[in-house]
Amino acid sequence: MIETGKPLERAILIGVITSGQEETEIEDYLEELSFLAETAGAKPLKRFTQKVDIPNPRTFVGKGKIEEISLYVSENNVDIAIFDDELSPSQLRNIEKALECRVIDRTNLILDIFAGRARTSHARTQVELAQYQYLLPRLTGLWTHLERQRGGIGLRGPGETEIETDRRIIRDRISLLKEQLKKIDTQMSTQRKNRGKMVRVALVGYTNVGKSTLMNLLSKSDVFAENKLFATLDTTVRKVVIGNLPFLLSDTVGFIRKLPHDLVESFKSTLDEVRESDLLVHVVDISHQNFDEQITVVNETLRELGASEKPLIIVFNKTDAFSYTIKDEDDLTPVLKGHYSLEDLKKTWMSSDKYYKTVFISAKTKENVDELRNILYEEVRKIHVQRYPYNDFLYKAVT
Ligand SMILES: Nc1nc2c(ncn2[C@@H]2O[C@H](COP(=O)(O)OP(=O)(O)OP(=O)(O)O)[C@@H](O)[C@H]2O)c(=O)[nH]1
Ligand SMILES: [Mg+2]
Repeated sequence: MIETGKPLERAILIGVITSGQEETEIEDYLEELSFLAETAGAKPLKRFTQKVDIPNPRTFVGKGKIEEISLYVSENNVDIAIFDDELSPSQLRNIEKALECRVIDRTNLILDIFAGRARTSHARTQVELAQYQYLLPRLTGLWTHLERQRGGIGLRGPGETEIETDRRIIRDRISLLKEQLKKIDTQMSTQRKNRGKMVRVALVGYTNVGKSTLMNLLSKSDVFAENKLFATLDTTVRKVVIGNLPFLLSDTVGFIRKLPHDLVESFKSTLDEVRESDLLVHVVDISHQNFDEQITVVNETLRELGASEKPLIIVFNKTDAFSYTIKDEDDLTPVLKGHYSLEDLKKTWMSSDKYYKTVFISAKTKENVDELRNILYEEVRKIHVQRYPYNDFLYKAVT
């Protein structure tokens, strides 16, 4: 049988610039939204932006903008309008009425990608819970009933069969899922305890930075990695030995800005591995023009998880793909992000007064991966020595 696959849905992307935001920021955000949309199986046709002081409470963007978008939608056969921010249930309804196409927001899009990617029952339960919690206040959308049967972005998962049922049934389902999750959590925490006191290292970072690629490289395992957002949803744990020092390395779901709150809540147990780890390896995609903002998002998420005080190694990955524009000496315009060379960045990030270690690598070409191994060895050894003060035979051989 030949799989033809569904035709890509024709999508438009909409974002607003609020006061205090730079205009260039919104372009970056919509770039990411576009990547998310493609990951979900849409074809982004056009981006709309608007400067507003505060988003319009009825339609998010202003009236004139809605009219402009509506015209585009009808002239270009648009299937779906994707907003970069979370819309309130009433905004969602008003916009659907005005545009006469399906409307979803960033949260819904992310939930949809998660639903499409969840493989294990644990991940599926967590995503389903987050989806129901998102769905509950939004049950009365205009298009939902019409289009549920056909499926499509924002409609995968629990909605397909149960949208027609009432809120009470969804509430029951939510409590059931919570109970199931509690059971899985207990099982998993028992499993973690059974692993004994081995040092635990967690790979963390923004989505698509190369965490799984690095996991595969360090543990010689085969974790799914690809150039899409959220390739990994579950946590994988592998035993890694460097020199003669064994430790556990975990790879988990990537972070993203504006990660839906419900999703963070329901993924708490997946992220337990991060919370309980002894050492964090924060992987950064140095070839991404907004890598510094991504670092901030990851740091904030770690703080939310209560994991920001752990020993840390920052791994700047993808040095092979790094590029920058050389600035002429007589060019007096301000130095922009894109003007820093790798050497400049190393100087900034590797200064010795930092409490964390940094290393620049390419998981693809394997450049400098040995240095990362050495740093890992040193840092794991420190923890190991604290934990087993009398047991130093492990690393005696390697000096
Ligand atoms: N050029 C380059 N690409 C890399 C490097 N490391 C990883 N990649 C690519 O980056 C993409 C994402 O890699 P993953 O390992 O799936 O990233 P991840 O952080 O696990 O992503 P999620 O699980 O989706 O959060 C893949 O296409 C990799 O091949 C690198 O050092 N250089
Ligand atoms: Mg991954």
